[in-house]
Amino acid sequence: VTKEIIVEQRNCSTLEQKFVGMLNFSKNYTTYKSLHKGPSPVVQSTYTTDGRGRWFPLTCRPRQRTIIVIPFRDRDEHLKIFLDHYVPILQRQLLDYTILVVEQDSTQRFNRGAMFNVGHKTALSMTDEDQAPLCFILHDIDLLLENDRLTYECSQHPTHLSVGVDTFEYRLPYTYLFGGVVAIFGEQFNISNGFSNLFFGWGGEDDDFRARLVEAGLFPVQHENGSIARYSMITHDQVEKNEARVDLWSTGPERFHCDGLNSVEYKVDSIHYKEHYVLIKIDMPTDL
Ligand code: UD2
Ligand code: MN
Repeated sequence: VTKEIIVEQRNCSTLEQKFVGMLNFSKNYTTYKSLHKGPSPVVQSTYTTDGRGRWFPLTCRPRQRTIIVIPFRDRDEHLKIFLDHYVPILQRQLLDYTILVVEQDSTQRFNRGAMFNVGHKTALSMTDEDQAPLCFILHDIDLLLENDRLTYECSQHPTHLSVGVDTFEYRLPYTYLFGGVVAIFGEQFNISNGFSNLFFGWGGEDDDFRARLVEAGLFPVQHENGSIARYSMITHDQVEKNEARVDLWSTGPERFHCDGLNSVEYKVDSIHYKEHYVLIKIDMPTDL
């Protein structure tokens, strides 16, 4: 029944979207938390869920299906803040969205790239092919958007969204930075063979990913407009650096075609459908 109603509806893009611009946002984290007592979607009455993590507006038909993938381990506090912050924004933006939290087990050092590959594969296995194109937002859990005029949709070219981050004084530390938050169509992620699975620990996987996109012919990869693409990062401890990252990065191109989406080894331990997100627990093989 729901599906029939939607077919009759207008595209969401034809509606005036009620963005508020700068969010009522305080860098002082305690203040932020006391202002927001849990997800309170502004347009909840016109929104619905399929009960499996997918939320979509009933008043119009979104052009894309947004899948937010978050690599995750041991940041429960961040996850709570993330949901409080983003659920109202995503619903104001009239998006058809799903938040996938991909949690790596503790047998190995953290592997952000592999978790994105797993998130992509899981999303495809959960989706019918005849739906709107999948737009992946590859998202650090600790980055909070400061201005909701930045819509979580994909454009023609893969786009780096976290251009201004408070901890970097809202300037790109280097031109090629492609870490933090990125928007990319599922098909483009496929063509590039996703992320390398060989980066354990902190650093390098984002630069390698950008090089893959360029190599796959997806150039130009672009940065979002820095005047609206602004984020605050929740404070956290620094992850142990991956000492192998520079070597891996320089030899990356030899492996683009054989190390990535097509080679990621993992086992899905469990999938939990929560009210506002899907938690996918992943076991990584121990012999890597
Ligand atoms: C930077 C990049 C990030 C990534 C990382 C190097 C920006 C704004 N961010 O982040 O995208 O390239 O460097 O790997 O450029 N995580 C966990 N548990 C952990 C470790 C990581 O959940 O124990 C996840 C979480 O989603 C986190 C993300 O991985 O936000 C990146 O890790 P980080 O925030 O510790 O690293 P950071 O801030 O230096
Ligand atoms: Mn961080």
